[in-house]
Amino acid sequence: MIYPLIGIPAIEKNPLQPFMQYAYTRCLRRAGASVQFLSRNISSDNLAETTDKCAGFLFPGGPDIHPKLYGRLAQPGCGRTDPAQDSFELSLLGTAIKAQKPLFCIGRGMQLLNVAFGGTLLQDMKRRQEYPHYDLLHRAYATHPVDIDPDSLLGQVLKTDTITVNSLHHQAADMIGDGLWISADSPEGFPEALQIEGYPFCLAVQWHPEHMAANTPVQQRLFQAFVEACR
Ligand SMILES: [Mn+2]
Repeated sequence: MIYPLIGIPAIEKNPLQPFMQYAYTRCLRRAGASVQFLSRNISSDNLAETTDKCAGFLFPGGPDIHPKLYGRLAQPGCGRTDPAQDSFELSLLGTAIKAQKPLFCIGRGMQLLNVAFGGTLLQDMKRRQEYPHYDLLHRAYATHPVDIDPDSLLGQVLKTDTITVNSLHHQAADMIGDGLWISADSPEGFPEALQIEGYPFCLAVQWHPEHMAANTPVQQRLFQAFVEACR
């Protein structure tokens, strides 16, 4: 049995960080992986050496991405941003994609992927939603349904074309970056999953399977499939 090492960028300065780290770690360990959180404060040599050892990367939830990275000014409703975190994660994502390593992008991670490919974000979706997409009180339970493209990697992993998911976001992918396509959406048409055209393995979802997997086994399949691809 090989335990592939999964690298996760650490989100600094967040009081919920230990709780979030535990949720990702638990799901990845259950799937047979070991986990290394990567701090943006380590030297670039050290980071290069560590990322080399990682078989795959998980890009986690976190603060909003600064709108300047997709060519917009911040609008009312845009949340807290952390530009140093954005540039650290974008460079890590670039390295990972160059090496064609398996990726699992969750929440902010999916939005980061879209921005990295030249896409834009809707800065505050509250006025356009029919379902409560920003439902922080029900992390572990489904809030809204999503439709899944059965031909996508996501559809193949979940073996279904519809699923209900939790929802902890107030931003959404807007224009989709070149080379990406929408593999799942909400009833209002918000992108809930993205796929990279022609990439070996990338799951990118707007919901948070790490909080659902313990009660909803189908969500654990995403972690299983990701770790399998890292082996
Ligand atoms: Mn949602």
